[in-house]
Order: sequence, then structure tokens, then C-alpha cells
Amino acid sequence: MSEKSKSLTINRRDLLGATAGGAVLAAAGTSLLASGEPAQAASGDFALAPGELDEYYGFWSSGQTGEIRILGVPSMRELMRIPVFNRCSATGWGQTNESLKIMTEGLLPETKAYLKAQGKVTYDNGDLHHPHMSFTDGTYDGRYLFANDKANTRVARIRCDVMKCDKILEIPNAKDIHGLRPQKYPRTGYVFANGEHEAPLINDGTILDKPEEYVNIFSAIDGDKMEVAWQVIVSGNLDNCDCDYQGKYAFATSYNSEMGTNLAEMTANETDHVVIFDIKRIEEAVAAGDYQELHGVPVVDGRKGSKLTRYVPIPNSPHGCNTAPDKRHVVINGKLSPTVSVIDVEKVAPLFDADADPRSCIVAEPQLGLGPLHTAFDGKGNCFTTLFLDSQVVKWNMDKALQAYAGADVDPIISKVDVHYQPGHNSTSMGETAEADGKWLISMNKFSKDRFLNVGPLKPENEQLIDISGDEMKVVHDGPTFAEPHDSIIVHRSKVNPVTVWDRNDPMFEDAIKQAAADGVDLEEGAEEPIRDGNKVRVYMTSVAPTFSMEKFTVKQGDEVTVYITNLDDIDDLTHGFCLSNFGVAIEVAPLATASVTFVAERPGVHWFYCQWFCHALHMEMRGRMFVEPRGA
Ligand code: RUQ
Ligand code: CUA
Repeated sequence: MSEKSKSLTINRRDLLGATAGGAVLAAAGTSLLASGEPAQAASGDFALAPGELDEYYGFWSSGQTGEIRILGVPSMRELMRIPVFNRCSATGWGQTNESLKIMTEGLLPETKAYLKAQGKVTYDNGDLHHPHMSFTDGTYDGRYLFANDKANTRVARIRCDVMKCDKILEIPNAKDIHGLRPQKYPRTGYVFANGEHEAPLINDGTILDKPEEYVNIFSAIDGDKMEVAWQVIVSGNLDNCDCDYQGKYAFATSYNSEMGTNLAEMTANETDHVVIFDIKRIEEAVAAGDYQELHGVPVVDGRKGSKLTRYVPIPNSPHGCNTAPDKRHVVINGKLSPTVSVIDVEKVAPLFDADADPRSCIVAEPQLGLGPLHTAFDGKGNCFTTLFLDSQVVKWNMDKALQAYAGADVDPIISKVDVHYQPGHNSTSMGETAEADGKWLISMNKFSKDRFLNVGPLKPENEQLIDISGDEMKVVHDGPTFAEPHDSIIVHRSKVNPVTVWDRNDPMFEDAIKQAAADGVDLEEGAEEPIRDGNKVRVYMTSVAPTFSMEKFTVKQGDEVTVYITNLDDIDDLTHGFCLSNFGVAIEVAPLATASVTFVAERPGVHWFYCQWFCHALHMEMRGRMFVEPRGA
């Protein structure tokens, strides 16, 4: 059955469940929004029977763990982890040659030099906040996920066909990438990324404690090539960002327009701002050569007074930046202000053309409660804003907020629900696309306190699933997560179609295929003996459950050994591993994949390697020996 016909099939769950319409209509290319499907049943419906599949993929940040996680929504079951900026003991991410290539090729030259001095080749930590999927025409297209690393100023791309990271780019000139959003229209396109922390533009030590000379950098990354297309110097710092559905503007919040370096300075002004970037004007400036080139990137000046940007004053310290599925309104969340400020994208062009009051694009500013951080949408005109200090989510209506701002006596607030505790991000099903379907809301709470068994001083975060199909929001599930999911997206399963086995010629295996060809070896056959090339030794093995093609091989102490494993099992879920004990080596080899690892055989003697991924009734027997002849023998 083709992937397409598979997703069109109405299965038992679709027929029995209250959620049938979504999957079928989405697969048929009909907008989820227009489906008019039956309302989601009340609480309890999130629980799936064993073997039942979720309606949505949830892509979760893992914060300072540095990976992405895939959850099923609404069950909230964790389905998989995708290592990205971290070292993964299970899969060998950060150890296999294939992953090390991805983790090192996009590093800046000065980073490589710094890491070398530490005896390392790559960073092994990351702080991943914002996972977002690529778009085509205002909705998810299932090609890629993009995510930021605040800790080491990087942006990563994850391939959704295999659910593995394939590119990591360290962003030059900027400091500490925080907010990240892919372009929604016409497609991604650009990935917009905010540098959060200010620093000298040329940060070589010439300027140190002179904050007045620091700048901040907004980056547009070409998501297809994974190269920085251009950068903009801005006034103030940058926090979160989003863009419109027309492909004209990007928006970024700044909590430190003061360019202060301590708390008192950073919160001194009554207002901070949102920066609006005019994408076409910036592209024209770059095309006209109106930029300076730094680290090979065209950097334009978009500071206050520039024609390329506009600065819209917003009450003190705004945080989240969320474009509504109505394709017209951008919600800026107040954080220190109890309000959110709503920008009308149709009122943005006049700001650039004439010398209009920058606040004239604000069309609503409802007061919602204390600590508004992020807003999500149901596609029916309602918005859901997290209130960090109140530990609540507030549901409010966009139209009513617009009317109230225009002077009508209406209250935009529909209802509030308590969450546990201190929510940061939230996300709704398909909510950051034009196909928002208004079924589920996740409140990503920063504190769990007493909601779970006490596990000591360090506690998990708490993610709550909220049924938003009715007027009242219903918290239906608590889910602990580890350190510290900032953000998530909920993607209808019809948008995502991963493969179940690798393509033998996947670009991920390019180097292994080339090296094998140079050695006259067919990866699918393996080699009978190690291939020696000076003190470099290459071992080509295949795996078929429950055996490796070599039961033993011999190398010499001090040899640099590369072991290539090609998994010939093409059966769904038949992953093998290669673990070389006391060498600190362990890698995953999924069906039809090739994976390789390089180490120096500095330990003479007999060393067992074994398959560490349970693959067969005789999995324990899937093992072999490496003999290391002592030096001089
Ligand atoms: S941030 S809690 Cu890193 Cu997205 Cu708002
Ligand atoms: Cu192969 Cu376990």
C-alpha cells in the first residue's frame, strides 16, 4: 500500500473515535479548519487502547538535554528521541562518523580551534528550545524540523523521512540563538533565528566592557542549503520571533531595548519593542551590495532609523511572538505587562512607506492576567495565552479584543483554567498553521512541585493536555518531562510520513560508500579481513540477526580502527547495534543502514563486541572478538 493510500484508509479507530473527520479530511486535502467534524468528546478520550495510534505527532523540545522528542498526541506517550546537539549513549550520536560529520562540518573555524584545545571535536551540550516544522503554503509539509541551540549559537535541521538530524549550523556574528521560526509562505524558505545576547560585532577581545558598542543579530537561514542567507544588526536584544502568512515580514520581540547588562538596566524603560523586518527590502539591500560581509555573511544595518526595519513600542519586556491562523494577527505576549499586544499585518506596510506612528499597527491590547508568555490558537478565532505568574491559561476571543480596543464594551476573556504550575509555552493541534483545528492544547509548565512522586530536589516539568473543543478548557492529563521542554508543535499525522527502513544509498552513508568503493569492498558483502592502510585499519561487517559477518578480527595496538556495520535486515524494527566493551564504543544500526565508528586500539588483548539492540531470540549470541596484538609483537 502506498503511503498516500495508507493515510486515506479509514481504520477502526477513525470509525470508532470522535476524531474521525480530521484524519480523513486532511488526507483528502481538505482544510482541517473547514471540516465541521464532531466535537472532541470530553475528558478521558485522550486515553488510547493498547495498539491504537495517536492522531497527532508532537515534536517536543528537550531544553538543556539538547535533543528533540516525538510524542503521540493525545496519548502523550513518548515515541522516540532524536539526538541533535547532545551525545546519545544509545544510538552513538556524537560518536559515529556519520553523526560527527554533521556535528562538526558546520562549526566556525574559531570554534574548531577552541574545541581542539579542549581535546574535543564538537560541543557535546545544547539548549534546544524551539522545534518547528517546515511549511509550504501556510501549513506543515512534513519535510524538516528546525531547532535552535541557545547554548552554542546553532541551528539544526532534522529530516522527517528518517527522523534524524542531517545538518547543524553554527551561526556566525550572532550570540546565543533563541527564538526560531520557519517562513510560512510561500514555503520554508528562510528559517528566522534570533540572537539573544548582545556582544561586539567583531568579538575578538578589542571591545570588552563597553555595552554601548554591543549589537544584536537577526539571522535568516536558507533552510534548503542550511547556510546563513543574511543577517540584520538590530537595536536592543532579541527574544522570540514569528513571521506572517504573506511572506513579507518577520517579527521579533526584545526584552532589553535598553541594552542593559543587569536586571535594573534591562527593565528600566516602561516600554520595549517588537522589531519588524521587511524581507523584500532586506533582500534588495543585499542585492544592491548595501551590507558589510562578516564571516562570509552579508550583514545589513537594521538599527533604529533604518529603512529595513520598524520598531513598535510594546509594554515592558515582551516575550512570546505568535501569528494567528487568521493570517492577519500577530500576538506579542507581555510577560511583565498583564497585556498582549496584537499587530495587524495589514497595517504594517504603512509603517514602512510613510512616517506613520509605529503603534498604529497595534489593533488590540487586552489585559489577560499576570505573566502572559505565549499564545496558541484554535482556528476558530480564539486564543490561549499562558499566564506564568497566575499559573493559568486564559482563553480569549480575537474579535472581541479588537472590538474592545476600538472602544466597544466587551470582555474578550472567555474562560481561564488552572495549570500546574507556571506555564511557559503552549501549543494547540496544528495551531501555528492555517489549519489550526482547535482540539488539543498543551500547557508546558515549568514547575511540577507536588504533581508527581517526589524524586528529590530536581523535579520534572509538567506538561498538561487540555481539551479545548468546548468553551471551558479541561485539563485531562499530566505528563512529566525532563529538562526542560520549552516548546512543542502538534502536527496532524497525515502530514508526516517517515520510512520504516533506510535506503541503502542514503546521503547519510555517502562517506562509507565512497571509502568502501575505494577499498574495493561492497558494503552489502562486507570484507573477510580488515583492510590495512598504514596504521589505519578498516573493518567492514554486515549484520543479519543474530550474527555479525565476522566472528573475529585482529588489529595491532595503536592502530586507528574504523568499523563499518551494514545491517542487511530489511525488516521493520530490526535494529542491531555494535558495542565494543571497554572501548566506550556503542552505535545503532537500523534496518538497511550503514554506521561506522573510529577508535584507536590502544588496549592489547581480547575484546568482545556485541549487538546491544535486542534483535532476535539469539541476540545474546550476536557477538565476536577483536584481538589487539601488543605493540612490538
Ligand atoms: S522561551 S517560556 Cu526559550 Cu520559547 Cu518562552
Ligand atoms: Cu543484533 Cu541484537
